[in-house]
Amino acid sequence: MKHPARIAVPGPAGQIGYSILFRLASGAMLGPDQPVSLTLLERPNPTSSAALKGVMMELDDCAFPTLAEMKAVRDPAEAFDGAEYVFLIGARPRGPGMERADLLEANASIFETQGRALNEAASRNVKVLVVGNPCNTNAYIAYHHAPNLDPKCFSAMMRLDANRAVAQLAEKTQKPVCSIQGVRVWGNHSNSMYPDITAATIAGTAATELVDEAWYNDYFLPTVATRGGAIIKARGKSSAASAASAAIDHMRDWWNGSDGRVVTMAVPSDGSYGIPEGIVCGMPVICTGNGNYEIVKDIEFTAAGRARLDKTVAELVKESETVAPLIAE
Ligand code: NAX
Repeated sequence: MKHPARIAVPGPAGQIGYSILFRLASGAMLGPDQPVSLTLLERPNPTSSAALKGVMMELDDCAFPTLAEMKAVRDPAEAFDGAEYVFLIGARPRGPGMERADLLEANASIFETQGRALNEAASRNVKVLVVGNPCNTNAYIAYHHAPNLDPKCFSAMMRLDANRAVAQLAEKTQKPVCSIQGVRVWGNHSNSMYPDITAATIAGTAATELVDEAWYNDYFLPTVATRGGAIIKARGKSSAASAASAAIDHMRDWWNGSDGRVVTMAVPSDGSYGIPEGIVCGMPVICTGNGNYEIVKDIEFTAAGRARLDKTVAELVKESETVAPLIAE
């Protein structure tokens, strides 16, 4: 029997938690031969605790052969003890009258605590995926509070944005999603993101030959960037199953490698493309296996593409400036 992979999930009693846990437990991320151990960290209030208890009862009732163990904990250091894969899902949602700066500040304390606990307790090769919004800057805060871990252990989720972009291209061209390669989403997981199809191919043909510029500018870009809001409008709740699925795609590729495929991850910038070093920015990467990745280099931008990249990077820089006093030692 293989040693169970240690997976920690803060925020397990929420919507995304309810979608992701069953897939993690069933082997959707690490395969049917890899047992998993789930450590679930919720807020210590009666409603969340009761909801988590119900989720764990359902996980029990699935009798997944791959679920070797599972426990609920209240202390982040206990949650991350030896953790190899961490999904930071729980975050403070934006409340009425809250400005973006208030939201950044409210989340800073959560991600500071979690960053410190990861620093103290997690595997030195841990893979931390920040899903809770504002995810790029939350990841930035978390890794700044984990000085003994490589910043490359941290990333934020923009795979859902990339998956949404692929889905729109597939629908427009009536081609299967598996025939689409090379879509990348730059920048912030916000409306400023830059979904980029300049290097994308669909069944081997350049995407830019199959869709026209007007569709790209007037339909594709705003549809991808505002898809989260459209989901809320349609179902009265934010994306959950698609977010969970993207989180699994992200972590699976990150750990196993992407077989040479370009995938989108928000990662600490190494200064490529003039993106200030350290900010957590959506970028095209190739995952090379064992949790390693390389940022794709030498991409040339159109003038419009460069302007879009600059705009979304400027937003990330502003967010990093807002939280700067909160991460100063
Ligand atoms: P829910 O409000 O349904 O669930 C969040 C859960 O986290 C709750 O059970 C809450 O008690 C718990 N929680 C909050 N603070 C915690 C803490 N400090 N420690 C442990 N648990 C804590 O939200 P859900 O729909 O699951 O979304 C979770 C986060 O994902 C939100 O911030 C949301 O904005 C973000 N999203 C990010 C996406 C992305 O692509 N990066 C897309 C989907 C989603 O919008």
